[in-house]
Amino acid sequence: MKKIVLFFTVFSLVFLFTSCDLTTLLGEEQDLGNLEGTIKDAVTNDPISGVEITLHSSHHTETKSSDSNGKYSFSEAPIGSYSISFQKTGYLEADGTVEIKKDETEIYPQILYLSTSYSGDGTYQGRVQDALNGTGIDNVTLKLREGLNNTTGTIINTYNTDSSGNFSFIKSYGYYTLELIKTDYTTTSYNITVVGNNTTTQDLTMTPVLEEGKTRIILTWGENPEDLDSHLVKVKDGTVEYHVYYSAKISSEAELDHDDTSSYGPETITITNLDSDADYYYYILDYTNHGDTTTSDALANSSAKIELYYNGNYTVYNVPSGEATIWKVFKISSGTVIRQDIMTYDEPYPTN
Ligand SMILES: [Ca+2]
Repeated sequence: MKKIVLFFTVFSLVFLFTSCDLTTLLGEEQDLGNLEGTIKDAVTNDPISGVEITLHSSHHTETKSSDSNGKYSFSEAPIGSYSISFQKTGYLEADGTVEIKKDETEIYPQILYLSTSYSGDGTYQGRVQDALNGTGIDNVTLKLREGLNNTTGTIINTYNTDSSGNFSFIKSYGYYTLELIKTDYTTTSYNITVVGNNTTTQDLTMTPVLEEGKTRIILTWGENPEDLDSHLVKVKDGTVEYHVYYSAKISSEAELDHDDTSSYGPETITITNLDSDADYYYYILDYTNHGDTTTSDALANSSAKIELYYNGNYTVYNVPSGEATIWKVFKISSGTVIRQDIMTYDEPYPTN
């Protein structure tokens, strides 16, 4: 009797596995997502074409090339965790990880790609600052790992900021992930490129842990352009209730901490109690170049990054490619975040 039960159990299991395999092979109901990003030279800031980008996992491998704008994209790849590599003769290969999510277009952080002519040790330095007031944060733990988007691998070095929030270290040329940890602040990480025989300066930002019920949106970017601006518009019952930006920093429920006009950011908007019966529109204006209405690529090349803390979730939005001076990042409609990622020259709302 036991043998018969065992036989049927084994038979059922084999049948079950075979059915699963067939479903996979036939591609039925496979969840798909997209990935795009841009690659520019770590030293000259020029976009780099002809880079071979390979996505790899146990179930899917695909290679694409970057175009003349340094842009690459993968569409309808099976969702899941991938390794990603960037290869081109004359450049140091970059490796990292990426998660492709169902029905979403993941924007990979801009790659600052390094020519092999910049070998040797380089200095990476900057200041870690508070996203709310821009002051330096002392005694931040900086954990350095090799590769891009690597927040779980082996820590190769640990550093601390000084009493003014400054840090500086020397490493062999290459690509690293720097994780920032400090009590009462939210842990965050950055992809960095160390350029041999050069000094790279980049300020980094941390945000204090949010009080319950508050929503926070943080804009940071690279050295260029000098002035990006965050805009938040609340619309209720078809009427603009407020528009928070550099010349109207405080409204009934939202506040912009300050207007950064000298590279890097941060600019932070905090909403005290988000109204779930309203629509909120969040966008970035490239103030430095907003007079250019046809051929502006500075915003796309700014490495701008938006961090959204909302309803217990943390989401990062990296600037897409495309000529534009406005980046419509997302809207929050009836309490739900809807990613927009629209690059345009047309400001969605009047500035008065
Ligand atoms: Ca600004």
